[in-house]
Amino acid sequence: MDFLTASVSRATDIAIVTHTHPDGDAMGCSIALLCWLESIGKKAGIVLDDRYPESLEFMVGEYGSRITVSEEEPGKAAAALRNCDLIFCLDLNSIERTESLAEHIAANRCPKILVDHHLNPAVGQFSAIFSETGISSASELLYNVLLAVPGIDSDARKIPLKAAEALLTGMTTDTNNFANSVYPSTFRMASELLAAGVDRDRILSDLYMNYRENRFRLLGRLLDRNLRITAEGAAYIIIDADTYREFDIREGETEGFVNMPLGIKNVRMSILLKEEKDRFRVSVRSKKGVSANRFAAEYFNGGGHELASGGKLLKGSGFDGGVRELEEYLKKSIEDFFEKETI
Ligand SMILES: [Mn+2]
Repeated sequence: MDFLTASVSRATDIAIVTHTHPDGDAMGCSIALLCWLESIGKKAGIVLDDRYPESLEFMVGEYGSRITVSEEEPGKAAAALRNCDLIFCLDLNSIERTESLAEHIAANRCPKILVDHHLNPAVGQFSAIFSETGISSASELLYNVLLAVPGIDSDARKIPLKAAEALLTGMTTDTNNFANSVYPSTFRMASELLAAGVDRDRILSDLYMNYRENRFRLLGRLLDRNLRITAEGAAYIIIDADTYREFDIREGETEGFVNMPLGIKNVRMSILLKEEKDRFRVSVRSKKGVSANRFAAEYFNGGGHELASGGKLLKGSGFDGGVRELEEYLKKSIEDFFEKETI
């Protein structure tokens, strides 16, 4: 904590980075930290590999002008990471999770502070580490970090309201609105933030009552035609690029789909695969006793949490890149995985 306080007070230009394809938790804690740093008079900015989903715009709002997206302005993003003298790495266990930003982060010798809740943090990459896996989200962890800084002194009401809202938003999305990874500390955080004046009803409305119709039309199609359930109890859905185009789906609009098949009694693990330009992106969720983390790590170059993980498969790596080949690979992986799964 002392290191964080001293680093922040010494720094003149602070960069905040988070994982690629930023979700509600990644953006929530990034916005909250930016908001707090500005409230104490610091110059800070967020650097992203790619743009956050439009569905999170309600939370970003005015802070959009302090966000640089590498995919859109690579030179500006590289310069921001080169010129800063302190980097906060949020909601990631290794700087490689920032993809295009990683080389610039590594090249800057300034202090780097990690705030994260994933398994296996790459400890050698950071000067100070706040890492906790028994917690709902990076937003909850950052909430605890902020409570400990001088000036806030364990009083949630002293956290700037906009930061408090972003933290509650991040926690809400990472727990799927209090459905998973919820701890006593999570309810305490929610309770304290509500008492501090955060409008949860508005956040819930912005998050969950604000989708475009397309999302639901696509969901109907996927559940009807694309959902497969194997003998081992693995459910999987593959969304190819054509289907994305057909339903005009935007980044972030399939959020939450992967959780749905877990509602089926005999399903123990759910896998969602999405085709992108050069890769397939995978999300894995499992019920207690089955390790989504091991599946993502072993077959999809990923990982994350025990019951919620992600990964990717670059096209051309081991299969020729088609959806058919992917499905064959997936089926073999599932078979192999459950053979080894002893629990
Ligand atoms: Mn997270």
